[in-house]
Amino acid sequence: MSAHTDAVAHVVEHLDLAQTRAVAIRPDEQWPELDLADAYAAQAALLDRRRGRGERGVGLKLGFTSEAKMRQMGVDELIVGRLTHTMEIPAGGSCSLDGLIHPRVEPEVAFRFEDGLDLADPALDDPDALVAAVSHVAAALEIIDSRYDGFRFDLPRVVADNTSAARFAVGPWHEPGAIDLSDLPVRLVVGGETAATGSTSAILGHPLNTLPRLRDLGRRLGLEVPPGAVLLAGAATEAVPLVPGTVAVEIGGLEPVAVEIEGGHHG
Ligand code: OOG
Ligand code: MG
Repeated sequence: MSAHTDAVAHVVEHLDLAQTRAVAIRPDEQWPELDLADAYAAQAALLDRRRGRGERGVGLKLGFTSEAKMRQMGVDELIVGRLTHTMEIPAGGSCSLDGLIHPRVEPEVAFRFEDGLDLADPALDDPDALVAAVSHVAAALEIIDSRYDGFRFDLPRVVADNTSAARFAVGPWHEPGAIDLSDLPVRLVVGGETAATGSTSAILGHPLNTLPRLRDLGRRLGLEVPPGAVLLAGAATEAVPLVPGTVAVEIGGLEPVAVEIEGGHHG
């Protein structure tokens, strides 16, 4: 095995155990040769393992689409991760802290592609065609949970870790129609208190600007966007530690989304 194949195999093994046992691993000094291509290969292999355990892919998520997130985490490149059905919390439902290491929550705009997207289709070179393919939009919340100690990682490590994906909840879907997403106020409520505020303009200037970036990354990585797929466009604000109680995301003009967080057995 080459050093790279070896690094991918090791990172997959360690991250899979860290996620399933909810025990963080140390990011430093491990797999120094892991590059971004290795990292996406590791992410795909981790998802294959999860599929082998009965999880179904339900969509994709983008990361580091806002300055706030890039600054908080010390990285500067947009990344993509995979969502599965076991990560989804129904809106109004509940989520236990059990099974999570050091979760944080962040506000997201979600897009839905009722008919899916064939990313290889040259018609999608036109950004307007991408926008037209969005069937629904909603306010969403994402619970991220790095499998690395202290949420410390570099770009390859967070990509391998499926971009810290852990849980997500999507509010009522709206038809995009007349909704202008360019500059809607965003509020994240954690434990009944306002934990972060911002604007949808923080997401690449306009949440729809994420679509060409998804297309380009998706083409490079061979990602699929099947009918009904969800896309989380990336947080507009910093992520905030998750505590028991109500968490909610309000985005002006969209129905809010809320879930109830229950304390885990180890606090
Ligand atoms: C990586 C996940 C980034 C976003 O919305 O920017 C992300 C992390 O911050 O641990 O989901
Ligand atoms: Mg996110």
